[in-house]
Amino acid sequence: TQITTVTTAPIEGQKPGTSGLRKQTMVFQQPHYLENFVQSIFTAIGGVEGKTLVLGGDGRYFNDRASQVVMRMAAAQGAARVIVGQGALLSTPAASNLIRKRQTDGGIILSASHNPGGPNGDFGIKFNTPNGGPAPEDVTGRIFEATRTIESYKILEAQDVDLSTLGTHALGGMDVEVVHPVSDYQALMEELFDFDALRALFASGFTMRFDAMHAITGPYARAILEGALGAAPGTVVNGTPSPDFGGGHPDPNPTWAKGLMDLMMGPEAPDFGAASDGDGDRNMIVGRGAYVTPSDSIAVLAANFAHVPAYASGLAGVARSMPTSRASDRVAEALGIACYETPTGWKFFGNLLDAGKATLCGEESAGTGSNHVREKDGLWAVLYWLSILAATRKSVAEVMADHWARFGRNYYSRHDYEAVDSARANALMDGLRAQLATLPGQSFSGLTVAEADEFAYDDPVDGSRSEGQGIRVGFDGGSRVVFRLSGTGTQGATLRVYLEAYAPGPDGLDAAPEEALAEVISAADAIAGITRHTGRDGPDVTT
Ligand code: VG1
Ligand code: CO
Repeated sequence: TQITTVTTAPIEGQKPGTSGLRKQTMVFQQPHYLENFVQSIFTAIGGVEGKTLVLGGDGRYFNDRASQVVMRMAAAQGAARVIVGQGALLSTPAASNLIRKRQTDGGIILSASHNPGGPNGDFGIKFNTPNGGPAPEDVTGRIFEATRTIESYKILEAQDVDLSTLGTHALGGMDVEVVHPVSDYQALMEELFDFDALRALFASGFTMRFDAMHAITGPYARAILEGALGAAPGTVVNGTPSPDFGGGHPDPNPTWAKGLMDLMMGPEAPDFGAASDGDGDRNMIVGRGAYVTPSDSIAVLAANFAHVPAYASGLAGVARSMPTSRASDRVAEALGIACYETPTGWKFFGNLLDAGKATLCGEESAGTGSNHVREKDGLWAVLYWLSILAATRKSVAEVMADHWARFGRNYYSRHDYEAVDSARANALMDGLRAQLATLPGQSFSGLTVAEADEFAYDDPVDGSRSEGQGIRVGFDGGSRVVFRLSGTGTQGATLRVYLEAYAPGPDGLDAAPEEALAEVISAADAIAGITRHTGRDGPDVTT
């Protein structure tokens, strides 16, 4: 084993986005591309000498190669230990748990989450800090700075470490500890939830389908749902992680999990359906004939805290990302607890969770989580929902009807316009910014603008300020539209338009979402000129 110092030069565009650095796989396979970024992470955290890191990924194409590179670089630079999931696999929440449980100096997660994988798909890498959460903006800023000044990196010349065998292996002077990807995570879930109550639910004949979308949650869901909780064999489908996710798009929403949606809306529907994404941090919840929007899901979880042992003593607060509907705000108000509004991306919840200000967090993009780790957690959300169904013995549709009757209903939808020419997308956003001052008081499609601004977040814990986090337009009566550009796409720009309409009830709680949102949708286009700027007749994906 010999340490080589490789001369390199900065590579353009290695700026971490909403969740790490995400690029097309072939971009990551260019000479030095991965190594430059890994070195920049190490530089940003003051080197890795004597440190312990967690390492794992969602199993996508290049996961195995990239993990060997990360380990050889860590070994060459004096790291003490890398704790890696068997086969280089770890779901994002499981990695967050290991970082915390083993009190490591952080971790590296290899994933592009819900983006497709394979040689023609996407790859990604992200650094999580010792609290288990995604690196906050000051750290990602330092990483980006390092990518712009890098001159060399050190790497060990060595054979691949055998990641199929559990136990500790030597790599140069560093220990590589291969752990089972599921066991620590499962132990945590057993602490949080009443597994006996969940076993009783399945024993009563309750039926479910969990679609792992050929991604990382397959082994976790099989072990927990079918193994520990006694769900029928075959409950978990598409449960074997594949490097290209079976050629699919591992994004748990009605568009990409269409098979599950069709089942749940049809005559053969089981009692409950759920899906998770590439790296296991997102969830989709669907009952028989009843899809639950992620914005509603976080609100329902908050309202039903008493049904889960870990939260039954009360919630400190609820946090949601700005574009997420305000359904959870109403719950927080009723419970008399704080409600926080953060920019998009889980990294903004970390401080609130660390400071004990928030217990539950959620995003409209199918992310929900709590203070048990510092990432959103797909399977955790599924177990939380199962706990509610076990305690109430109600159907998902009944739980939702009760919730809306109590709090009113925030109809919600997101329209995505993908791979839009970046200049045109920026022109649309610039056009919105230019109108902000004059929008209030104007009417569009029967809706009058009450307020309009560009969201900026002042972190109540560390005082940092994050600007340019999306344009919000609120209408009289509580409807709202939000516009922002995605920070996870890899081609052109993705425009996200978030639409919300509030019905206080008791009437109007059972409308079709597209009807309840029709005025907001048409006002959004009138204000932003979506068709004019993008040249598109309608969104590519509606969730
Ligand atoms: C998207 C979602 C955001 C989420 C992020 C990472 O970001 O909107 O809510 O936190 O993905 O999730 P953006 O910038 O594309 O809107 V994951 O599961 O892809 O790591
Ligand atoms: Co994800």
